[in-house]
Amino acid sequence: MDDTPAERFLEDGFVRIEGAFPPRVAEDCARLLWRETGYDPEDPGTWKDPVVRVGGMAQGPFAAAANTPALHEAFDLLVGAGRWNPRYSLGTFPLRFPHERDPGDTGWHIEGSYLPDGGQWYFTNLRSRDRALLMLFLFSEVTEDDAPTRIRVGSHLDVPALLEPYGEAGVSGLEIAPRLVEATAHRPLAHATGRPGDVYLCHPFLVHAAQPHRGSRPRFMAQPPLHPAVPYELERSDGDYSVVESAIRRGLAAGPH
Ligand SMILES: O=C(O)CCC(=O)C(=O)O
Repeated sequence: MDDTPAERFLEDGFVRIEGAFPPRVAEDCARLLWRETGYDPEDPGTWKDPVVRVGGMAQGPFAAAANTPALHEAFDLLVGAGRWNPRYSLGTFPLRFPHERDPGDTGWHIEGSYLPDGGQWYFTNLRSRDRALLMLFLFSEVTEDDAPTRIRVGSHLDVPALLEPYGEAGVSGLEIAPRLVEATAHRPLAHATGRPGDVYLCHPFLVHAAQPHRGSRPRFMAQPPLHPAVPYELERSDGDYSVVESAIRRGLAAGPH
């Protein structure tokens, strides 16, 4: 089997870029994130909730984390040169703390990426409007014990057939979730473990889920989208498909599970 990153991404729906940004930058980001929580890193007694969600962070270390040569090269490889927009901030940080209480947000899902007119819930569609990739940036050491994100390996190939009937208008992540759960239950499980500075680049349709933190070390991670510069196309007369587009086409050709 061809084991290039592109082929791995096509089959599994994700690749881990080890050391995508320097650990020193991860440390600086983590320090800024602790400040947002209002918790004391040295005093678990102050960690009062199982998950703290921090919105967008645009300080220098976050822009640095998102713009390394290794990441830009990988974006070119997976999305296509000139087809993605660099981002100078990172957003949606689910910071997870060891806790007795269930966080209540551990269901399997794919991310929505746009709000339809007057809508309340985020939608996605077959061309993954407004989302070129899902990315997981690690800012802390994440082992099996540190509530790594759960991933259904290869699940991105099951999703296109489910989205196809909704056409360009798309469907909310919430509405389609029960069908996703069922259609991808046969997929093997992986965990997004790694070191500070590692980044998982995921197909926008990769089915994933959080889990309660039963360990001891808080897990700091961001899960921002990479935004497209141009929409994905599933019919190209020149055949110049990106890896993400090829995966959607492969999923469609395979049909429903
Ligand atoms: O915290 C995690 O591991 C994943 C969170 C997630 O998928 C989400 O909030 O949409």
